[in-house]
Amino acid sequence: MKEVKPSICRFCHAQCAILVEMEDGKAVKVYGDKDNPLYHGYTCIKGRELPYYHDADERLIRSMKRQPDGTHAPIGSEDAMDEIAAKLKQLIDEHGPRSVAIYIGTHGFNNFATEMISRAFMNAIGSPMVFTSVTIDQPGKAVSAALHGTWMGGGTNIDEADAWMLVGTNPIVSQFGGMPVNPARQIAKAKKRGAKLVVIDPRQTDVAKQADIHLAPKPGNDPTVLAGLLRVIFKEGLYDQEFCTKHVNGFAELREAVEPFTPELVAERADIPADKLVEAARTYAKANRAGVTAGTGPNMAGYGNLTEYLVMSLMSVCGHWRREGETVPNPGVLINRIPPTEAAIPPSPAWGFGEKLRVRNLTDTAAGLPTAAAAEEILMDGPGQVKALINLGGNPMMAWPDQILAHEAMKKLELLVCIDPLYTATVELADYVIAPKLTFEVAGTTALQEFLGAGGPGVGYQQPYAQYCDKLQEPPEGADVIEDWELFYGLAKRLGIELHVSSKSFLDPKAAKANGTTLDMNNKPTGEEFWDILMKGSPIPLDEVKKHPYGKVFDVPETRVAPTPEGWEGRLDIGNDVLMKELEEVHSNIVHEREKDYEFRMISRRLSDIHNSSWHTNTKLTRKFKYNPAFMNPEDAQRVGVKSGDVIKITSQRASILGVVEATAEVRTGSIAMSHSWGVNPDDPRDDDVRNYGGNTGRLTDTTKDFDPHTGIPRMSSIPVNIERVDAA
Ligand SMILES: Nc1nc2c(c(=O)[nH]1)N[C@H]1C(S)=C(S)[C@@H](COP(=O)(O)OP(=O)(O)OC[C@H]3O[C@@H](n4cnc5c(=O)[nH]c(N)nc54)[C@H](O)[C@@H]3O)O[C@H]1N2
Ligand SMILES: Nc1nc2c(c(=O)[nH]1)N[C@H]1C(S)=C(S)[C@@H](COP(=O)(O)OP(=O)(O)OC[C@H]3O[C@@H](n4cnc5c(=O)[nH]c(N)nc54)[C@H](O)[C@@H]3O)O[C@H]1N2
Ligand code: SF4
Ligand SMILES: [Mo]
Repeated sequence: MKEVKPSICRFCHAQCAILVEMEDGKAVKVYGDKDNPLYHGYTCIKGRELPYYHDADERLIRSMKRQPDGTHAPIGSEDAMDEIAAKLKQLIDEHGPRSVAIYIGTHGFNNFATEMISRAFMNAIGSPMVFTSVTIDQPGKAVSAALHGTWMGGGTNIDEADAWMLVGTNPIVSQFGGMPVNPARQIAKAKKRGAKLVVIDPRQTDVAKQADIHLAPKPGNDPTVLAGLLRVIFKEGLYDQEFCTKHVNGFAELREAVEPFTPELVAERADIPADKLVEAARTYAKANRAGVTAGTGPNMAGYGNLTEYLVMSLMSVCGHWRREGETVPNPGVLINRIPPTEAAIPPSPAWGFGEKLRVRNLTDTAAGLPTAAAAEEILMDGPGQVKALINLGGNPMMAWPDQILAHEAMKKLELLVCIDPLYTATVELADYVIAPKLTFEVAGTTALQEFLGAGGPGVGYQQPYAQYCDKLQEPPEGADVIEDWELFYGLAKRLGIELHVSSKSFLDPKAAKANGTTLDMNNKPTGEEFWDILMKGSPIPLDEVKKHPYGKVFDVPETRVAPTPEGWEGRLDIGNDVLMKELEEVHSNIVHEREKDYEFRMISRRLSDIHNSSWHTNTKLTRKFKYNPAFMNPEDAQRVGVKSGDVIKITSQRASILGVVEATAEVRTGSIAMSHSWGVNPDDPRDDDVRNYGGNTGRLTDTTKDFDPHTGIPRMSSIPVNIERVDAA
């Protein structure tokens, strides 16, 4: 029997509305839902391959246990949980709860349910050691939001903007950073309306091709460029005096700090035309409504907190925030937003609180515990040492910086548990891998995308939209798979602990906890019931959302930004002294001194058909590239005597990897652009087979030398490297 069912793609955070063709109860084809009011039929190849993942030969459909000879053999999921729980109990009894850590990777977030229950689990065992991919992604976002404060009125959306600026983010490919939900369409619509697009990226990216102004600076110069933009705005009086007087502290401090960043200095340092910088500043600042977003590149290229802080300062200086009386387009469907008010929640600490790590003076941060230090926490002997790691939907061996250190750490663990549908480089080293149910085998919602949007401007839904989807099919014959969250339920039950799961419908942790649910440890909820628990207290009840299986823009009462409450004292801060000192450091140019022995800067980028380390085994996803090409400018290629297809050795101060050259004028000279999460483990004999497996750029990073002193994130983009040819095409 054939039928078509609505669903949500959860392969990445974009959560596209999809239609699934079912044959005899099994998904056979996926396409976009053209009638969907937000996505308008958008999908990508990664989503359209969903039926493949469910059926793939390489999909793990049984849990596995590591044998004494290092190989893995199947084990029942209940037996695996018995053994894992026993080992956890032993470690907690002998070494305390801090010896148990978790790492939540991208699929732990895409599958919202697991993130929440895993945090509840860690709470219940009393371990603070929760690491996530956020601190090796864009930690500058949460840090700068804390130091700058939060504007309760919210920011501008692209669909109402006159100007839009993207700093090292390529949403047409990443579906992130500035305009998720069919970004190509959003840009086309905005441009048709006359909105101006400014892109700052060393590559001529998909969005740069659409830009009115594209600045292609030398990598790692974003603080310099942003300070230059701010200086023009101050000099030419293009700021919003009224907004700053009423709501902003640190105006004089920032103006003074950016003063040395003249257009000429920026032009020289970043190698961009001074007049284009000035034009970009005017275009942005003169716009009535505008937004800026920075992406992974600048967050990873050094001084990421400062970059994000200057981005926020650009918005505040120009008053590009929603004001009293303005309509709030999306007051929230599944997520309760901060009550829209013309007021600032003042700055809060961004680091220096919570759990103190034993290494490099790092502490908990607004972005979470520094994941870049997790390997050292595992390797360093002594009280508090991490001895067990539960890896939830992540792949540390591919994604963590400093792959060599990560490899030593994974091997040293007494217990490594992964929940993953693939035999990944991390799973290879795991003691247990739990085989999970996949997308069509579980219920889901669009809450993640809405949640991302509730945290800041430029992400999430611009309208009150939500979708819920039921599970569509059963796991393959003979499979023993569980929903990711059931692992934590199963372990808690065996350890005799109770789980209190906070509601994910609230941004405020206190409200989230108050609306949380203490799970009944004798009657396990179903996956569907678990979503009811997670969405408890949502502005529109999940039951109502369920009535519209194709997704819906809900009729919500018109919401306007409320006036500043009487006596309100909260103000935004654009002059944080730690970051102003960093700006001074940037001006004194120490960065460039440190890099002088290296000819190139390796920058990070994403490939449209591949999501991080997932499913490189699918030949449709790899039909363009079976590896992560080393994209470089033809001029550079010619100068060093290489051409497309040649294998090069890329050497940083930490290590060497191999790469396959792809010459393209889209990359500015002096840079090599490569995607992360490719390659194999350092001791894998396939390491030389770069044409089939790619090279791991994380291996080039050095977590202990070149790192942010607060979030611990090392240089993961703009890494100084040299190259030499090793093999012709
Ligand atoms: N050098 C360098 N390093 C980087 C980056 C960079 O730009 N440059 N980027 C960083 C960024 S932004 C991030 S977010 C991290 C990513 O870091 P990770 O999240 O650790 O890496 P992923 O490859 O996204 O891991 C996803 C894992 O989930 C598994 N998976 C797929 N589907 C499912 C499912 O349905 N259920 C479960 N349980 N698992 C599933 C996949 O097989 C894979 O192992 O990497 C970071 N590392
Ligand atoms: N297709 C696909 N989509 C993805 C992913 C994927 O792997 N594939 N990963 C997902 C994840 S985990 C994340 S976090 C998001 C990330 O989303 P984005 O941040 O949008 O990621 P990218 O598309 O890599 O864009 C980063 C850009 O930074 C530029 N860049 C590098 N270094 C510098 C620098 O020093 N300065 C400036 N100005 N630019 C620089 C690169 O050229 C690149 O164009 O994407 C998500 N979406
Ligand atoms: S963009 Fe993400 S959510 Fe949308 S179809 Fe592609 S993988 Fe799925
Ligand atoms: Mo990410």
